[in-house]
Amino acid sequence: MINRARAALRGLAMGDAFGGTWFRRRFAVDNLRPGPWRWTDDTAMAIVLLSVLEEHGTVDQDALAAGFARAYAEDPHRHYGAGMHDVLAALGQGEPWPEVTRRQFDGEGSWGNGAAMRVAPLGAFFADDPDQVPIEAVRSAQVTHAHPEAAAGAVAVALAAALNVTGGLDLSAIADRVDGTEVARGLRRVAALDTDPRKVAAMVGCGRRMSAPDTVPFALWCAARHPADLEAALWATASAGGDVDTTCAITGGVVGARTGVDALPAQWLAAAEPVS
Ligand code: 8NA
Ligand code: MG
Ligand code: MG
Ligand code: MG
Repeated sequence: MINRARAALRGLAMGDAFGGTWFRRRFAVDNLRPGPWRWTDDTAMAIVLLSVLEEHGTVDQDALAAGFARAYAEDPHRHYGAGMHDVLAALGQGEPWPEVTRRQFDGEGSWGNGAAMRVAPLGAFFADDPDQVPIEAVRSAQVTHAHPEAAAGAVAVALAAALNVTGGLDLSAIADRVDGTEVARGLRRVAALDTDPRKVAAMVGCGRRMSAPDTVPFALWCAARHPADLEAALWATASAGGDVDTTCAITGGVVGARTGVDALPAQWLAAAEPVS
């Protein structure tokens, strides 16, 4: 499954770089923009997560915390979430991750979409061991995000990537695995919809709050609509606007786990910053 995980990472990075070309533009996801397309924090953190899996075979949380902090120190200008600057600087000082993450946002912990945005390669990595996927996804979230909705978003995205590798991406089944959360409620609202992505975004959001619940159901709906066509999936995702680098990173990771990126137009492959 390591090749599927790397395919997911390339799809994620492509989505992040493609979507990021509309970063901070409120309207008009329009024609393809000229390159180079740089990826952002979504990809920086996904690279670290996959390297920890390759080295340890599991989410070693201390190694993950150290890896996130190192990547941040090396390149802090990748548009990290506002809370992550404190978190990653504190982890870099050697503060224990459980204390750092629990004190975020007045002790509530972050419900940001940052745990979900990076996790699709993990789902592909464990695709042949489905019971392990949620366990590892939660562990990967906890290092930066203490709120249960952030973990639910990560579990949902990882399961989607695992299911798409095996050919059965089913939003209702994913909702059942994160039952009782806002993420599950959003997934159930959109699971059966057959409509324009912008209408789906109007119902459950497309990341304008940068929360897991207002990001993950929309991105997974787009992936489930185009599970084997990365280009179509990314255009559908971007068309709604919002947190486009992140919605496209999620869709790109989930669809890319199945397709890889080689079928994309040569222009896209030339424009996007590579992942080594
Ligand atoms: P985070 O933990 O900072 O969460 C993201 C944001 O969600 C926070 O900055 C807060 O505004 C809000 N938030 C999270 N938890 C709470 C809470 N408990 N109470 C109140 N507000 C809360 O970082 P993250 O890693 O989860 O964020 C990922 C996002 O940031 C991604 O979109 C990523 O690309 C990046 N980013 C996005 C944009 C954008 O405009 N779309 C800009 C900069 C960074
Ligand atoms: Mg980003
Ligand atoms: Mg984060
Ligand atoms: Mg973003």
